[in-house]
Amino acid sequence: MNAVSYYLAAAVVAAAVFAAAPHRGFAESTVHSSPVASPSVAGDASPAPAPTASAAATIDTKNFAYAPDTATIKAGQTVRFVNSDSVAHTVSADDGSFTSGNMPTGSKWSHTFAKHGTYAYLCDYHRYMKGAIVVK
Ligand SMILES: [Cu+2]
Repeated sequence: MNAVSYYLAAAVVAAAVFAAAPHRGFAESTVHSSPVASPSVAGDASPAPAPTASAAATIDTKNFAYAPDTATIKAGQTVRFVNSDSVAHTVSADDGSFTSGNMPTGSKWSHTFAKHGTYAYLCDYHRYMKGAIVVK
């Protein structure tokens, strides 16, 4: 009788461990998958990972103007554009070689200029808004 109750108790314990195991596995996989949701935190309009921390120049957009409207950088450096205005703007090359796309109020966009030259740009919505990046 004792042996039987011992066997039953052991079986109950084994069943409990067996039942708990899948739950541990599920909890683990949930923890592992949670970082997947974090990239949506990034608010940049550009799909490329923007090296915002290393921007050589920052152009602020406010009162329907780029400030400063001209910035000089070296080849390979990055310019960060910030829209502090009350309406959306874009940063679009005159020659179409780059564009930020729609930049809502408060958004940021960075672009790296690889080659020497002067890059004139304007806002697609307000084409009197003009600026230039001089890459030396
Ligand atoms: Cu604009």
